[in-house]
Amino acid sequence: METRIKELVNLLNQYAEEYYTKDAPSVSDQEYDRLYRELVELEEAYPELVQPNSPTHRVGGTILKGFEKYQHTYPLYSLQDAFSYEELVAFDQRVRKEFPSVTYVCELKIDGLSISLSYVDGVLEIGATRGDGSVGENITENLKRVRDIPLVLPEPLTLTVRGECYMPRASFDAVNLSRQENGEAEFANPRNAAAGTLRQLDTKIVAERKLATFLYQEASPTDQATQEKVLAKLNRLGFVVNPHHKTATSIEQVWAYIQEVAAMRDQLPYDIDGVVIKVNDLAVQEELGFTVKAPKWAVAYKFPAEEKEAKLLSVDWTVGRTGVVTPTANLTPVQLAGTTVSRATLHNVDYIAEKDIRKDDTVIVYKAGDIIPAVLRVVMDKRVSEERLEIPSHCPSCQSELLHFEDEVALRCINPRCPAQIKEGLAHFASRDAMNITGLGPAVVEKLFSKELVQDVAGIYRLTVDDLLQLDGFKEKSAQKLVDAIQTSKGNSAEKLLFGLGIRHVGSKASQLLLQEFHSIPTIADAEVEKIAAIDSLGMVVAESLKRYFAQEGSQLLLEELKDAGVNLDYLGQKVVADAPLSGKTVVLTGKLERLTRSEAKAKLEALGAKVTGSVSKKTDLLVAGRDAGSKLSKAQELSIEIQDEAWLERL
Ligand code: 0OX
Repeated sequence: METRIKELVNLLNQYAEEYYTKDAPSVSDQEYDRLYRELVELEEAYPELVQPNSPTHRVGGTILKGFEKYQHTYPLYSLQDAFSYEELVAFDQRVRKEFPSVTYVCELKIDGLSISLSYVDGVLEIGATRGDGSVGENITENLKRVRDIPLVLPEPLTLTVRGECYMPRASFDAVNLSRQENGEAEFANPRNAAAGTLRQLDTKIVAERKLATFLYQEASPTDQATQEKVLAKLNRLGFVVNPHHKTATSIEQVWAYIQEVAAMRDQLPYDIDGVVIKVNDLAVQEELGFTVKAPKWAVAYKFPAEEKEAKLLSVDWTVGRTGVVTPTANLTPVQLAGTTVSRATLHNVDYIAEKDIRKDDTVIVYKAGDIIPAVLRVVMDKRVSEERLEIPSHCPSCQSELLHFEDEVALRCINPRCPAQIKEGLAHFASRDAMNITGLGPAVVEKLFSKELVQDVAGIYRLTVDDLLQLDGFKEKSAQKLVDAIQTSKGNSAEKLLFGLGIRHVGSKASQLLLQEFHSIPTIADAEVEKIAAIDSLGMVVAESLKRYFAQEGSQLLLEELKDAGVNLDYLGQKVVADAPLSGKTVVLTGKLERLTRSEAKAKLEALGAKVTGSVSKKTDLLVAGRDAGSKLSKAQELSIEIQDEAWLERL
């Protein structure tokens, strides 16, 4: 029977490849369906013989409950951007100073979503989103439905590869047509459609939407010497590698290739937003290394943003978490880079004066960094009124008088009790790069604040399911989910908390550097200004801002409260994890736990260095079993895997 199952799997995979990638089917749809049904029946009768590369994994409809967080073994980095030839020259000079005869590889910058695929012994085990670069979401079931991702490699390799998952323009048009026919809201652009699809809980929809991928990186240590060879290897292993890439020995050659790409951009069957330039030699890449966020050996050239004319209708003024009051223009709607734009930032009060923006002006809008709509300038020929815009004198949230400091471009509300600032601060605390509390976005913060359930960030940790049930839109399950997410965030490495506190001049990068150096928030609070300022790239402004913050009694109290609530104040970065008791161990959780929630237990295991997976196999090192553990426990016993209980985990 095993032989027939394998035969069917191979035949069906061959036919699918002919159909999907080569567009040249060699059998009729009926014949394919007949063989497929035979395979389904055999798999139902002999579940133990289901092959890892069976095409049934690609279509079976499963309704997922949600996505688990996934800690990347190798972090995903961002790319430094360049928007002009001059910025590329500056990048080239930095590289060439150390490596005068460097060679680059230019790749198309696919406008999709970064994905990470991990294979164990040649079998796809985990497919994950980028998330914040260190923690993403496990979307394996969805990525298995992306036809061009190999479920099994031709060799039994253990490796992690990275690439971009996107929606081809043709699939996008088809999806939107069907949404239009069904009276559903259309996706604004292929990128949003791909993002929405990958977050689908119904895997059948993912299979229907026809996503595709281009892979470009081996994240686990590679045996290849250059980026070009990595691309060739990925191709050999059955991944789709973008055919457009080119080596260049000078930045002029890079620029010439960029012009070539710009000219053919519209003819491509998918969206790109630029060209990625990478140092070809991987040994040179390693020598150049990384900044906190991005490799020094790569740069993304972004195509210039599209610009459109729109009429200024009115201006809204809003207060941010630091008290800065920002103007936003309401505009006549225009189509810009795939979305309808009717609001755009005017940056600050000085920008309005500098650009001389007046009532009813016609203005040029564009998307700054390709994301945030902004007003660029006024079309003076079309001015209809000389009347100036009204500049507020009082805070739109708390009505206290606004200040315009001499050394600042913005208006500022300095009332520490200003509700708008507090709400913004809470939303910032929960945001992805800070404490990463999924489900605690601005809308929920607004409700919590107006019901007086939360006044400061420590209050978040006192929230109960009953509290949340008082809010519109919360049911038992969603309330429990948010409480779980809040609990999980307690185990974050402390740079996320430091950034979340919203201390002026202390961004996520500075927070990371500070915790790498001082290891815990209380140590930073006690550190001398000079010691902080001496950290590479920080300086006096950051150091003094920290000192001012920690000198306030309220800040010390807040830290105490957070600590008492169980929030971690220590750095858990790479070094600590490597020495952690469970580092390198693959652990499975099963059964009902008494004291910890499942996500707390998972976070704890991960903080202890373990990789937590869903099913027991030969590769499992340890099973943590709660009450009424079932088949996973028996399997672990069968395989003589170490078994521990919840109390053991708590003691650790
Ligand atoms: C893309 C793309 C993105 C790998 C490590 C730093 C740069 N959107 O097409 N990222 C990279 O490379 C990363 N290459 C690409 N082609």
